Amino acid sequence: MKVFDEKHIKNVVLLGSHGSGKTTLAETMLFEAGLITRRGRVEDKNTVSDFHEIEHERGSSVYSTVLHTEWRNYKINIIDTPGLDDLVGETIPALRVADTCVLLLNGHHGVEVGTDLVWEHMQRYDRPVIIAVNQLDHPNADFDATVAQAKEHFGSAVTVMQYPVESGEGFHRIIDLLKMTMYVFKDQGGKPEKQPIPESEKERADALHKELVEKAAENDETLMEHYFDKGELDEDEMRQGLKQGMMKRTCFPVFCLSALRNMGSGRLMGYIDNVAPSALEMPAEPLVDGGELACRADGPAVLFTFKTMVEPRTGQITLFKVMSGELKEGTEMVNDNTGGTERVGQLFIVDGKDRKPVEKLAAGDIGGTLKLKETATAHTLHAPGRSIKLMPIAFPEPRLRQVIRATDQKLEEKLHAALLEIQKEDPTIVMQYMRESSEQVIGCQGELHLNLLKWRLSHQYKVEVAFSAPRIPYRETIRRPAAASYRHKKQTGGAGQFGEVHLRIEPWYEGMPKPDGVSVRDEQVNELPTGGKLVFLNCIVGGVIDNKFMPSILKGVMEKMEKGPLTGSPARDVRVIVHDGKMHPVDSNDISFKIAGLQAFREAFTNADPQLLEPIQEVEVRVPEDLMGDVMTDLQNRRSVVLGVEGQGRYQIIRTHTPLAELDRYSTTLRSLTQGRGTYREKFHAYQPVPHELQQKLVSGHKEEEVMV
Ligand SMILES: Nc1nc2c(ncn2[C@@H]2O[C@H](COP(=O)(O)OP(=O)(O)OP(=O)(O)O)[C@@H](O)[C@H]2O)c(=O)[nH]1
Ligand SMILES: [Mg+2]
Repeated sequence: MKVFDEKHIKNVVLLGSHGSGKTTLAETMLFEAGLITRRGRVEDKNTVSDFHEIEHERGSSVYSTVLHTEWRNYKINIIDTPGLDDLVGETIPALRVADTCVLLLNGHHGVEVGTDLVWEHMQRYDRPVIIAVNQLDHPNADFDATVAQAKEHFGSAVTVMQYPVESGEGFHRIIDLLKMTMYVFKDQGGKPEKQPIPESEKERADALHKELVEKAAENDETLMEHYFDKGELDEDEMRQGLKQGMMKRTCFPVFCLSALRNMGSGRLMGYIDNVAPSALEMPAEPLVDGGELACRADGPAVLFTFKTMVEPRTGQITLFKVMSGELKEGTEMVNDNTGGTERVGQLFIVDGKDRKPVEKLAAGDIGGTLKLKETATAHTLHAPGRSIKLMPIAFPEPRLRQVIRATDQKLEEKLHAALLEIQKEDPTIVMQYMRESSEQVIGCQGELHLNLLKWRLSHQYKVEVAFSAPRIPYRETIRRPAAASYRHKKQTGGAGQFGEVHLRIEPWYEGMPKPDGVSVRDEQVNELPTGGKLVFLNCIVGGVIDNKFMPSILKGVMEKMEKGPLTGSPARDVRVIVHDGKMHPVDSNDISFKIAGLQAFREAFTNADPQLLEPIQEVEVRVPEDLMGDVMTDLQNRRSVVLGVEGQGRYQIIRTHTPLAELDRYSTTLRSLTQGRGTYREKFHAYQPVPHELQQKLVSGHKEEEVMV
């Protein structure tokens, strides 16, 4: 296996909307370089990328896949990513370790929703960008319209590098504005013939070439001077200027492609070789401790893991980028995230499902290893010595949350183990156990993501699951004071029970004054695990209830607070004043007073105008301006309070307070209202009273449930 030094390794990630041709391009790049002798097709389920069963079933990428190609003494690591937005958990780590983004635009769709969504993630990573307009052989392809949209969406940095002489079925000639030559492809594609630019294209080619030269010159004073002197720049000077422009993200060169007909990939790879930056040329990576790590061949060996896969027979496979130094097989390393040590045994490079062993990997290269003990995705491993920890990967918050259950209860444990394994591979699957409702909740990126999870659990782990909406964590409280007493008496054969409790309850608030008409002997303030407080006052006089029974009374009250009288939801923010009662010299005991306390509290609570509280979320919805009306109406139908609307480029940001109960599967609705262009995020804001009618409905619903149990 040929080993490439750090200067001859380029790492690119293929990005773009679903169906734009990323997997086909990756296949063509390997074929054109002779690494594969036969070009597979996505439809034929025989491409190097898209090798997973689910990808064959769906006919599109579900996972990011690493491959490599070799072009003119350079190694190009390619990470093919899925274009569907739900699978962003696969795209983001790839973005993190790549040095250059190759953004595919579909020549007959232009800039799509999926393009805009991936562009936002690209913005966060600040990587150099190459734009490739693919599918130019498609009958409806329109290169100029696509470039115009790209300029509108991504700005003036979009710079035409090549243009097609014709688009559609006849597509076979590309004018290259750097080399000022025309590439002519045979029907089967492959290596083109170089021809001079025909007269008919001269004017357009010269005008675009001039724009390109100016774009190259503007990034470097010396080049600008050369340009002013000579009115021209030679190819090397242009490459130099374009590289700087890419690094500064003031230049996004646009290339022409038909990946399916293998036209244009060679030129693209040549440009990646000669102009796209290698890892050595990229800015130093920030470290958690505020320092930074530059990619140096002579630096300490440092890895950053970006993908974890679990295979039934092989176990855990970890893919990583060598962020600094050289990595040799058998190296002992420190995992800076866990503090443990790991031995990097086998080393290999990956091409889809194939792993090719190598002895060492140079700085900047991408490779893999097996069976690391405790290393997960986004971990930093380094040679023993000073601590080096790279910044974690910021995965997006879940957009859809559902309760997951095994349809066969006996498989619940197996389900849990399977979810833990899947979560290792996909950090955007978030598991959350809701103690209150004993529900296992799954957070994910959308309906498609959820269905893929279901598919995996069924096909790979043989566990069938069902999803349902998570219970809303309502809370209960009271709106006015009330009093009640309860006598618990059981004196029929055997040990008797007797306890009588008289108590008053009041709505509690911070700083409330001491209660009237009683003397407080003891005050206990309890922070409740489900939020809010219970303040418990012992105001017994004359020893009518022995102090030793107070904890039992409190226990009874707490038990009823856990499952409140209205809907069985936890109660909060109540002050309980135990001010009287009765004991029996023989029959009084802890259980008697626990029951008396519980029942007296339940009665008082019911008489204290109890109020159901619901969680209100702070919601931020981002929608294209033209679709705001529908989204706003829908939000208002969800009992939202609109806090404000703010423009952000071609989008509007709507901020609301919306009840959690109204947001089940909201991401799905929003996507259909906005053709996938709307996104939202939510976070908990506060508890607020539930409207009267809804409270009645929930209370009667709960009563029915209780009858059924
Ligand atoms: N006409 C034409 N079709 C193409 C071209 N490139 C890809 N296709 C077709 O477009 C479809 C999608 O191609 P893929 O390579 O799977 O697209 P992708 O970007 O990987 O899609 P995702 O994996 O879903 O993100 C397939 O049917 C391809 O055969 C092209 O250059 N011309
Ligand atoms: Mg694909």
